[in-house]
Amino acid sequence: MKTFINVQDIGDLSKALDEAKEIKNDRFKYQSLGKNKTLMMIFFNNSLRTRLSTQKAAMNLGMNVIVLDVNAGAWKLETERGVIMDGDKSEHLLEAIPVMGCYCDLIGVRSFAGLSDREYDYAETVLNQFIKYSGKPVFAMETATVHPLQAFADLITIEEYKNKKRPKVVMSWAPHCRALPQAVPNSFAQWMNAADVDFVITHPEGYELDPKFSGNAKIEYDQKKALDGADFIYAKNWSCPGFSNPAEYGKIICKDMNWTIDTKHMEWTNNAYFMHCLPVRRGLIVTDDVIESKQSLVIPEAANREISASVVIKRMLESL
Ligand code: AN0
Ligand code: CP
Repeated sequence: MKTFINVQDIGDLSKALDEAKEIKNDRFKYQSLGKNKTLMMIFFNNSLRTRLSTQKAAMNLGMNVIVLDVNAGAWKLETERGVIMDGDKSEHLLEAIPVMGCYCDLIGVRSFAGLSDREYDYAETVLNQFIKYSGKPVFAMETATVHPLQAFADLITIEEYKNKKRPKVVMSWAPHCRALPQAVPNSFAQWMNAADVDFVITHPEGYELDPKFSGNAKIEYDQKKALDGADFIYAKNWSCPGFSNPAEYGKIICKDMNWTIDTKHMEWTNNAYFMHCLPVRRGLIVTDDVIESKQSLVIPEAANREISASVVIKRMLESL
């Protein structure tokens, strides 16, 4: 595997899930695979889970790990071509990337959507520059439009907790005070569409995701109807993807607190499990009662980030 961006990159999903189970049973099984190999993790944005779980996964595989926080200690990087660099940016990404590639065998990149220019974000400009100029296998650690390590961990979690062959999984938009990217819902939708689940997306009008990711998923604007019979609720906020009105791209166009997942919402479901990728703002996305309930899977999801990262890094090491 040379890149990990979309669900197709992992190939057969049931094989990937079997591999996840195998690694979870014996995390150090492939310890010799990464000997004398180096993972470089590059963060343009903050992280708790991705940083820790991916480093842990690489260490389980016997790798060395270098972490670079671009905005804390490195030169400020210019990402556009054709500019006169007389501002605060001392170095261009087009030199920085091949330099980074000299010191490692694999690269993980976190680079969120800027949310001001839809075309720039959806072209995955920064990620693609890493793929093109680093000369190394590259995986997304949440880029402008995708967060596949999260979606894979979520799928592993659903697999572990489902009590029927084909559970109903509902991804529900929920309110938030800041404009957030669409990467997490995009990837979750893409992975659920590929998995053996009955998948429904519910959100206020105007929040339609790129059909490239939402595919054939059922969209139900009535949250109560969507949650009826749900086995899993996957809550997430995202900002406006700007399909009906491009001027609204990246904006908050709804603040309706009736969408916050509380005990009343949980009662509409089939005793559903509550899921969220974290970090989560209580009182906006979900109430304390729900996130603290025995139905909440937020910690097992985070724990499975180590497993999804292990499978991905193992596959990449095998293809070096
Ligand atoms: C980010 C997002 O919504 O994409 C990261 C989630 C993993 N969340 C925030 O910035 C709060
Ligand atoms: N879920 C997730 O990716 O968390 P971090 O932003 O803390 O890495």
